[in-house]
Amino acid sequence: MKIGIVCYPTYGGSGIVATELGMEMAKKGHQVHFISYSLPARLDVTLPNITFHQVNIQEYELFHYQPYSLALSTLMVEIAQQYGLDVMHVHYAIPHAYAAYIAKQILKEKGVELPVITTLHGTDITLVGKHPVYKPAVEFSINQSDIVTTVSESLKQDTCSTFNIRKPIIVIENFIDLSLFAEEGPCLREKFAKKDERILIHVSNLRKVKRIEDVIETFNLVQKKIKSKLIIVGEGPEWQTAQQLIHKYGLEDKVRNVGKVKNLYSILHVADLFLLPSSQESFGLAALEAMAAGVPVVSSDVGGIPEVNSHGVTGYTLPVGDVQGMAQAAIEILQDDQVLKKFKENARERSQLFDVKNILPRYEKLYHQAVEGVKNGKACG
Ligand code: GMT
Repeated sequence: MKIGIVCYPTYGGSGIVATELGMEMAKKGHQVHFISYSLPARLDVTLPNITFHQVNIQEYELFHYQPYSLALSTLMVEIAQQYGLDVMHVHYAIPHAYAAYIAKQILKEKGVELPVITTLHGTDITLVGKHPVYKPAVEFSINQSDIVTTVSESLKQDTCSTFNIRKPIIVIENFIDLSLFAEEGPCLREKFAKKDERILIHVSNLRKVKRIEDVIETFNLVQKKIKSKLIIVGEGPEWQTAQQLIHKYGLEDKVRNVGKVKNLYSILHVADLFLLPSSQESFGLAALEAMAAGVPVVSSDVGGIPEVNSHGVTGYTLPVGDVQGMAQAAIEILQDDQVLKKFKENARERSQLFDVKNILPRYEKLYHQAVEGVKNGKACG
């Protein structure tokens, strides 16, 4: 098939899922065309069957804001026609689903049918999408998509309760390529901690929703009981808040921010525990990646996280802001070698459910259904 994939190029989960999905489809022999405003973080354009198309924005002084959605729909039309795309799969509703609707209409005028699949990732519904400034346009473009998917059951419920959706919503969970996590690579552990220390890790784009302050607060409590270090992977607006807390508690020698890393897998392998205290998380891909590397997770219990992190099995889920509880849970896991070993095994085992091998065929089936115009089930509500 010839597949168009529209996504954000940044390190956020939606872009990662879109990129990994496209690369897997390309491996299976499909022609995949990525469309974004810059090269997606994990995209390997040297792989066969992959082409990247950059959205070109023309700066014009009249515009205070450049019309990105317009440029995006125009490029979608061009690529669909030039390469004869069978389906367009857009990740993140804003503005991708909206731009796809416009592209679909332009193509229709030209006698071309382009089925559109929209995958909702979370903040496009739970934070940004429901704001009155965007809500009608988001609701409209979801309803106009030929197929709609969400990355968790929880996000499906959120979507149904936030919007008036007339389309069935199909849940296809986020996934990981487990083979990438199999190899530990060179051991980096001694770079981060002494032999008798545990390593805690947090990976995110350090936005407010990630509650980085809870990561530091939790770690501060843990390190009082257990010799440990904290690695923070990622960059973002809340790093300054984190730094203030690190300074307040005198943790400068115990917390290390490595920024954005190329090989996340090898750094995850050195960790003993992943902290994810987010105030909102439709799935928690970062937690799944940690689990695939055999790292148990102590997280909040919001959104889709409990669908991934099984309480008492792969880690613990606690109410948002309960740093005492999170620290207690972390200590429970970390203080005993045998307990830690069990949690690590459980985490790795559960991650297998979300292996790309299990998830990919579900997307492939949808692509075929989109092309054939198959109607999927009942609308929500
Ligand atoms: O939360 C982020 O850091 C980025 C965000 C995005 O849209 O790229 O992630 C969302 O999509 C991911 C992939 O589907 C999910 O795993 C994340 O849980 C979700 N983030 C939130 O809901 C806050």
